[in-house]
Amino acid sequence: APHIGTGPPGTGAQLKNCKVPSPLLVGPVSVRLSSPLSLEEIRERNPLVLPGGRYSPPDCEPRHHTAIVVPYRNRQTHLRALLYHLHPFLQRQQIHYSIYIVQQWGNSTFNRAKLLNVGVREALRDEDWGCIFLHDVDLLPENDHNTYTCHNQFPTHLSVAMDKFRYRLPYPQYFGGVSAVTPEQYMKMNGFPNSYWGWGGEDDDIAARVRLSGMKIVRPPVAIGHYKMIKHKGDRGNEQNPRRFDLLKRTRLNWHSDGLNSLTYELLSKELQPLYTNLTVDIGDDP
Ligand code: BGN
Repeated sequence: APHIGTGPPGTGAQLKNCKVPSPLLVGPVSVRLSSPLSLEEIRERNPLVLPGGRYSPPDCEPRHHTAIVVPYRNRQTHLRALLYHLHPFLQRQQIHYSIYIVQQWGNSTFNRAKLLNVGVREALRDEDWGCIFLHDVDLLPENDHNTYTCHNQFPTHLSVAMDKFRYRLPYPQYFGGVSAVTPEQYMKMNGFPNSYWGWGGEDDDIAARVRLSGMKIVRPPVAIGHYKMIKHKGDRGNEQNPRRFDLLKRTRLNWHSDGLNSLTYELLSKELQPLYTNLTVDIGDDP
């Protein structure tokens, strides 16, 4: 769908398409992890970001429309580091984007994949996004040639070289960290599983869905897909899921019935914060 420019309405001014690649790219960037700035300071550094964490390049017509979905609970310092870093990164790529923080309400066990399902559904209510990023809060991209756009046929895995895994894939099928789908790809794989409560396995389930629905995973070169992970201990409320091995054995049987088509939740609030859209959601509890 054509994007309606953010310029003043009625002027009829038609922006030229943004150039490929963006002339603003700088390549590798050093990522500072210690003591991130306050939200107010980050906001001052990103004057063109609109409420809800939205942005569209001011002087060219963007070619890409990307929603960034971040599952979240109780990680304020990580969130500040991510926003500090990601806003300028995406602006250099001249993308029309919005950042959605999907916050799991309450104390039930964390469920990353279900929060991602919620984020995709809610983001698509707002706009006809061409691409949806599934982004962990503790991962910072280190090279802006790693563009936050989608492949038109296949899901993309972006975080192919994380410092934590000595800048390579931990195993060939790894799909965790940062990945991306178009709404069509998402629909084809029936979204993500809702049944993984706690840490681990949900990303492997999503990777299996990609294959089971007849697609494959595409990746940027290792030299470009560099990420820094903000170091942290395991979270309370996100203990390793002991059922993940059994669940993974059943993906082939379950992916048609557990996913986008079985998603239930209650959206408790949606706030347009200066740097992101905050969705607070009750996703229930591990049955
Ligand atoms: C894997 C986890 C992933 C996790 C990566 C990297 C499982 C399933 C058991 C076969 N998978 O082992 O979820 O992203 O490690 O930390 O635990």
